[in-house]
Amino acid sequence: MKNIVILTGAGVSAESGLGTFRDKGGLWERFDWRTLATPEAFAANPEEVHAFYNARRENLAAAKPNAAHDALAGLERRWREEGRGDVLLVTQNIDDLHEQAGSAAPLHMHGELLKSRCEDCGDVFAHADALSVERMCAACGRAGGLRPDVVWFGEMPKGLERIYDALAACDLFVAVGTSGTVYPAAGFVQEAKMAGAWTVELTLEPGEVSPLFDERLYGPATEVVPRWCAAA
Ligand code: BV8
Repeated sequence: MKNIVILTGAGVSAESGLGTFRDKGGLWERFDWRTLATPEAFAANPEEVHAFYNARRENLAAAKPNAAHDALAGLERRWREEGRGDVLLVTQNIDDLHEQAGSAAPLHMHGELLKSRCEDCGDVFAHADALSVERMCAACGRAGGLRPDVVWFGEMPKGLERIYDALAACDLFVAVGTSGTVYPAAGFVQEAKMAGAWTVELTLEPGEVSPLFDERLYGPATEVVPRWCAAA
């Protein structure tokens, strides 16, 4: 039995045309996350934040999963069908490309772009169209309280207890397309190493926590991920 935890970041969706954050021309190079991805920013400029996420929802509508998403979904399926152990796919991404590729239940630790919630009544609902301050909540009828159901800087990531339990029990930790910049996700490789897991980094170029990995394969995700999954 070999339990696997996979952590993906923006690099796994880069070749599907969705921007990464810290690469050349990346989202945080063009936009300031302090004015777009914090609760304070949303309180101060809700319209600007809605416009940023509305544009990303439009990009996502035109995006398709790539060979890396497909290979990870295939690995999950093979592991399950052959009874080789548990696989938990944790993603920092807010897109739904892992789901579209057939991954059973990705854990979106930074939330989901295609879900929003009402800050007045707590209702969480799926939608792919634009949000605005005028849009009324279908559950409570109030306007002005709707926000993307994503985790901003300074907010608590989702599913941490489940993630740390899986890391404590994993034999193999694979980080795909993430720069290792944002915590607590960037610290997961340490947790896995403490559990005695073999740790693998599959990304375009070394990131901030690359020295911690036992095995590193660099290149575009659509090349290195299928290659690594086929040999797993
Ligand atoms: C938390 C969601 C407390 C929304 C995101 C000061 C003030 C406030 C907070 C902090 C602070 N100092 C530190 C912190 C903590 C902070 C943090 O880590 N900040 C960083 C900047 C230092 N973290 C938080 O605030 C988190 N919450 O700490 O709460 C807490 C913690 C623990 C327990 C209890 C309470 C919340 C962070 C989540 C923020 N939300 N996004 C949205 O998407 O708009 S962050 C954003 O960065 C995305 O989620 C993204 O997933 C994440 C990480 O980025 P990556 O995915 O790695 O993408 P990146 O562009 O960086 O790298 C791309 C990689 O792909 C590169 O390696 C590149 O080489 C590679 N690549 C590119 N092309 C390809 C490729 N690989 C393969 N193939 C290719 N073709």
